[in-house]
Amino acid sequence: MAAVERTLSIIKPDATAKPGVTGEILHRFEKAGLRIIAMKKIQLTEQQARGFYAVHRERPFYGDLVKFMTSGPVVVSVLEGPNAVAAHRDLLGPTNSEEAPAGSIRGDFGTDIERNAAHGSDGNQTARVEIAYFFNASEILGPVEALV
Ligand code: FUP
Repeated sequence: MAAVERTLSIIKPDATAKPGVTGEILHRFEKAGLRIIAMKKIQLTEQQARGFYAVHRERPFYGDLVKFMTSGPVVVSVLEGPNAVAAHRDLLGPTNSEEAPAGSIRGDFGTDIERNAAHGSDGNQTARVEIAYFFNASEILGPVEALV
């Protein structure tokens, strides 16, 4: 049986700026069996964006990426489901929207390697760190069984 995992999603400012696209992306997550167990729409501060992408701080694109990520609201969510990390990244498609196929989130709603519509954690350990970066434990729902 596939392991139930959690992953962090960010719908980026280019996508949240397009009417209907935030809902369409969330719909794709749910249709794929990913349950939204935490979510908020926020404007990242420069400090938050710099911290989130700190692994890239020496890269030439870092400054532009931080500027883009703070240019408008983002929708940050925690997705849970079987193989959630890989299932989510499959929905996103390749990092560069110019290379992402039609039908993928980055292909349908992004523009290029920077403005690529959405982020997804790249592994379980990264997911744990990224989820904790945005959410307290009290903001994340428990198992469905616990709610009924
Ligand atoms: P991904 O794991 O698919 O988000 O891709 P990376 O970790 O390689 O890149 C992190 C972010 O940096 C991506 F959102 C895209 C951005 N990026 C650029 O803006 N320019 C580049 O040349 C490479 C990556």
